[in-house]
Amino acid sequence: MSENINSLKSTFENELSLVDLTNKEAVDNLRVKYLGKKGLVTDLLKQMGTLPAEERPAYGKLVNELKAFVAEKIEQAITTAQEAELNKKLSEGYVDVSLPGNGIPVGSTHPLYDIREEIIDFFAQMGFEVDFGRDIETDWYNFEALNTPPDHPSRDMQDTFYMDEGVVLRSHTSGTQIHYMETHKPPFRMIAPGHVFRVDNDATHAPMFQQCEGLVVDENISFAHLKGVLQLFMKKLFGENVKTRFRPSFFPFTEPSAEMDVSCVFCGGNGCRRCKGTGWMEIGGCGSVDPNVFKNCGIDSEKYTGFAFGFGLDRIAMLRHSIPEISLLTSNDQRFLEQF
Ligand code: FA5
Repeated sequence: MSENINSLKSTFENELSLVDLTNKEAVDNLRVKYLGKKGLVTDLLKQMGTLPAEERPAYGKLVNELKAFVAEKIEQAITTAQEAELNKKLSEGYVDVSLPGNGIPVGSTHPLYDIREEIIDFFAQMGFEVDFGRDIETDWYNFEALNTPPDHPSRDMQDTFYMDEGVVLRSHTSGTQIHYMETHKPPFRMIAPGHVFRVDNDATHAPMFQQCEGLVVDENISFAHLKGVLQLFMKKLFGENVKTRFRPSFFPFTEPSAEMDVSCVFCGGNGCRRCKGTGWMEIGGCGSVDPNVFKNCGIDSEKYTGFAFGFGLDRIAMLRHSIPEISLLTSNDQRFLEQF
């Protein structure tokens, strides 16, 4: 009987040496042939019942040793076959993991939104309240209360969209000052960011743009306070090296009035094409609140003084990002917006 076992072992070793070890199926067939339910080793075990009882232990031991031997060799062969199969797949389906992925497009905040948030942050830290105001104003808030009666020539300074008799799309954010002063008692400080509308359209003027108004009212407020706050603000927007200058100007609601310029952010003040060789760029208007405006809002101009300013956010965005056309900011052109 032991000869049968030895001979089967040799046959197995022989067959195993001939099997293609890169072929998992061939190795599995060999396993079934020897160890399956009707396999050759299983057959040997079944034959044990035909033996006399005293021979069975020795026989069983030998067959079990053969079974363990075959099982171990088959397992090794299966591992070899699996590795070969994996290597084959890897070499066929080569993946360059260093290639960039397809990427998921991610949106970004609009430059005007970023600037508005920056402005709100800056002034909120200095104790200013924010009042967004309203886009539609009556003539009183947009003009009259701001010391601009109907026949006043300065009404022509801003070409206004009239909606109805005495109702306008606000042409500046200054009207929010009036609403605020009507409902608050000094001392106070506030800003009013928002959209404004004018019959205006060229490379640096849009029919709809954003302004931010500012108003501070208290006892002993002077033009020096105005300069201090705005100079600090310009440094925050354009960096420590930016210079500011105040040119005498006229607004009906401030006296004295000034136009504020910053040193050209492109040439550092040396003069270039963008600043038309002057070295300066206009940012907004400002001044000390005219006593007539206080009177219209029921504030005692003998006791209180104040300053106000209003600048254009679109202009700031244009300076910041070297944007040549103001209309690009509202064009919704994805190629433009993707740059921010
Ligand atoms: C005013 O609108 C005043 N209300 C500002 C003010 C407030 C003065 C408080 C004094 C006290 P002005 O018309 O200059 O001023 O406009 C202010 C700024 O808005 C300009 O400097 C410019 O930056 C911007 N701006 C004006 N018109 C346009 C336009 N059509 N498109 C884009 N920005 C504009």
